[in-house]
Amino acid sequence: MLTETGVNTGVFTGSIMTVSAPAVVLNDGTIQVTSATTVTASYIDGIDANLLRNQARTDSVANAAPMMALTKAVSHDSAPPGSEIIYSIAFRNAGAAAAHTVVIMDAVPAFTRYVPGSMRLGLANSSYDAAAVLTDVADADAGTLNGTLIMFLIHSVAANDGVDLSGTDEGKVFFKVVIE
Ligand SMILES: [Ca+2]
Ligand SMILES: [Ca+2]
Repeated sequence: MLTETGVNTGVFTGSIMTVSAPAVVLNDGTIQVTSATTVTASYIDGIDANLLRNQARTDSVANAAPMMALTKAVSHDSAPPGSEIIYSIAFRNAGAAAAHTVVIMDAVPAFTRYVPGSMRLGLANSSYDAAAVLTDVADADAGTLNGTLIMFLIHSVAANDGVDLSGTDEGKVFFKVVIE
């Protein structure tokens, strides 16, 4: 259904729902699009502003959205009580638009204790030692310890640059725990 934007403007708008879901239902009036898809509408313009009739037109709308993926890893699969292990969570934006205010949360695992001041934020290929030190308190940096919840707030993650392990479209956060 198209609606004219005003009285005799000759400009019409319309919308069709979009959704990203695993199941596709045919003829349900919904467009299934993935990130970075361009949707093109072709139509016949019955009469345009110059009074030309039945002109073939094509309009396109680019659909771009962020698409975040996280991968968690641990430095040791098993370790004796008292030893420190490092958790890392790699984040990556596989979408065609920047992601804003990305919050990564993790809980201190059972039978471990968080190592105070051990949160770090680094580049995708960063080691723990090379990553920036974050404080546990809620302040201007990305890290906050809230009880046993570890939180990282990343203000902006750029759109996918298509290059693995580099760029501002990805990065890594870290924290340490001690096995009890
Ligand atoms: Ca902090
Ligand atoms: Ca990249």
